[in-house]
Amino acid sequence: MATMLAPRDTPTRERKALNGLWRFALDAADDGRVQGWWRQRLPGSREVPVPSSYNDLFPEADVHDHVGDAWYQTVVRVPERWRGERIVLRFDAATHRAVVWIDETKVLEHEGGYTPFEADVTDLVEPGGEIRVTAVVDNILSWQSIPPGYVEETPDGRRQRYFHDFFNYAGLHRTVWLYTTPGPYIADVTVVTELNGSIGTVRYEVETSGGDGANMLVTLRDAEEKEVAHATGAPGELTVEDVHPWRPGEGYLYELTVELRGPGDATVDVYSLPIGIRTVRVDGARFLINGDPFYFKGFGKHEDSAVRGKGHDDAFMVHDFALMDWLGANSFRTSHYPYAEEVLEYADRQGIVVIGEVAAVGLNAQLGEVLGGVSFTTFSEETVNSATHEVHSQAIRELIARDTNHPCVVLWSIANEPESWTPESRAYFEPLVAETRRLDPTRPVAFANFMAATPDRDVISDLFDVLMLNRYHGWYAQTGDLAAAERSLEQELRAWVDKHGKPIVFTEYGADAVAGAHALPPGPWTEEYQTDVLAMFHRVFDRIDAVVGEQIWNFADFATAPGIMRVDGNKKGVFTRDRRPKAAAHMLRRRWRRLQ
Ligand code: BDP
Repeated sequence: MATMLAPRDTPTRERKALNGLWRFALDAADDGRVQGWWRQRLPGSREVPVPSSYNDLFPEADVHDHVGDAWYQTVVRVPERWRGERIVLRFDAATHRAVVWIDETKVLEHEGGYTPFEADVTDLVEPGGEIRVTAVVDNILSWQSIPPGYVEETPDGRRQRYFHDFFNYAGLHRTVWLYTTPGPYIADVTVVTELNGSIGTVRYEVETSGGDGANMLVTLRDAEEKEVAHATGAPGELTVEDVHPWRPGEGYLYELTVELRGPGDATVDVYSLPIGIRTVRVDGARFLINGDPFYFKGFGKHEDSAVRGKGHDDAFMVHDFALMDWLGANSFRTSHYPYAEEVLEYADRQGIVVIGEVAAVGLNAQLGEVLGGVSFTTFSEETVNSATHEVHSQAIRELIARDTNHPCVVLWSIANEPESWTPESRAYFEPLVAETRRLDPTRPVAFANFMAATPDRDVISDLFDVLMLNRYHGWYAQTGDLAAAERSLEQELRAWVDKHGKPIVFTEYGADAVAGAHALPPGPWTEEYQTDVLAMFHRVFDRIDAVVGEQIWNFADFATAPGIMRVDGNKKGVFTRDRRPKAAAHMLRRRWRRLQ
C-alpha cells in the first residue's frame, strides 16, 4: 500500500519548515491565473501567517467571505549543504485545492483540503540560492468536491453555499516543508501489528525508489532505545518478546528504523517512525483493542479557534488534550476531515484513541435544505455523481496513506451523515467500503449515521462494522421534553440492536448552550439544559450493552456560516471557543472519572 511518509530529520534527511509570514493576495476577479501572478511579486502588501486560515485575520467581510483564489508567496533560501540531495516541496494541507509554482514552473496540483501533497523539485532549485514559492489556494466547494457545496452568483458577487455546519475556513492550514532525501530513498513504509499473549509481531512493507542492489536493515527499539528486534529485507516480520502494547491511556511506542544500505554496507537512506503494537477487532457487539472491550469516551471535535480558524496550533492541541484528560476522555473523532498529522502523532504518544474521518460531510439533501437553503437530489448526474465518487475515493486513499501507521487510529469513518436510505446511497457506498477494506484490511469501517436514517429506513449499515449514531433527541426533536426524548431514544436504540447486533458508538449527541445562560427549570440554550440532555443520553446508554462509546458533540463551541439556528456559531461545546468549561464539563468529569 502506498503510504505518505511524514518528513523527518534522520541521519540522511533534513527538513526545513517554511512557516511564517507569506505574501498574500485575494483574487476575487480570477485575474491571477490569467495574468500569471506566480511570475512576479504578488500585488498589494498583505501578509498572512502560515499555518492559519486567512478568513478571520482582517476585519473586512470580503476577506472573511472570499470565494475563489487566494495567492500565497514566499522566498526561501535552499541550504548550500543540500547539494547532491533529492529535494522535496511538501504542503501538509491546502484548503480546498491548490496549484504550486517554483519560480516559473508549475510543480504541484492537488484536490482536497486536508491531506498532504508533495513533489520532487530537485531540478528546480540551486542549493545556496533562493527560490520563489507561489501557491494559489482555491476555497470553492462544488458538487464534485469533498465536502460538496455550490456557488451562487449574486448581484453582489459570488456566495458559497454548503451543507455542513462549520465555517468554510480556507488557506494554508498546516506546515509547508522543504526536505531532503538521498537519491535512492525509502519511499513507503507500512506497518501492521499483532499480539499473541506476550509476543508482539510487526509486519512491515517497505518500498524504495532507486538503489538497486541495496539491502535493507530494519530495527525496532523500545522506548528506552534498546534494540528488541531486527530483520533484513522487505517485506518482513519482527517478533517482540515481552511486548509492551500500545493501549488506550498509555501511548507506549517503539521506534522502527529502516536503513537502506548500498555496496560495502554503506548507509544510503534512513527513515524512522514511531509505531505502537496493538490490535483492533470487532467481536459481536464489542469493540476490542488488544482483545479487551473498549468504551469510547470523548468528543467530536473541530480544528477551530479564534483568529487562526483551522490553522494548526500546537498550543491549542496540547491544551485540548489536557482538557480531555482532565475530563477523563479517552478518544475523539476527527470530525469532519482529517486533522493535522501532528495531532495524530500526539494522540499516539498520549494513548488517545482516534476515529479518523474523511471530509465527506453534507452528502445529504435533507440537511442541504436546512443548511444550504436549496432543494436537490443527493445522488444524481447534476449533484453528487461519479466524479464526486472518485474524489471521495481519492480522499479515502489519501487519508489511509497518511494515517495507516498511527496506532491511535482504530476506526475509519468514510462519511458524516450522508443520505443512507435510498438505493442510490447503497450503490454509492458499497464500492467505497470495499475500497477502504482493500486499502486497510486491519481496521473496522463505519460512517456517522444521520438522525433521520432510523433503523427502518437505513439501507447501508449492514455494509459497515460499527454503527456510529449522531442523535439529537431533546434538541432537534422533542425540544425541551427530556422525558419524551428519553423514551424515543431508547426505542430507536433497541431497534438498532435488534436489527444489526453491531457495536454502537454515539458519535454525536448534545445540545447548544450559551455559556452563562441559566434557568430553572432548565430550558434550551442554558447550561443546565445541556447538562440534562447529556445525562439523559447517559441513562439510556447505561441500559444498553451494545453501546460501546459516547462522543459528545462538541468538545468546544465553533464557527459556522451565519444562520438563525446559530448564536455566533455552534454552541454545543462543553467548552466555549476559548476553552472555558460550561457546567456540562463538570458533569462529564464526574461521570468519566467516576467521581460521583
Ligand atoms: C450534525 C452534524 C454536525 C453539526 C451538528 C449540529 O454532523 O456537523 O454541527 O449536527 O447540528 O448534523 O450541531
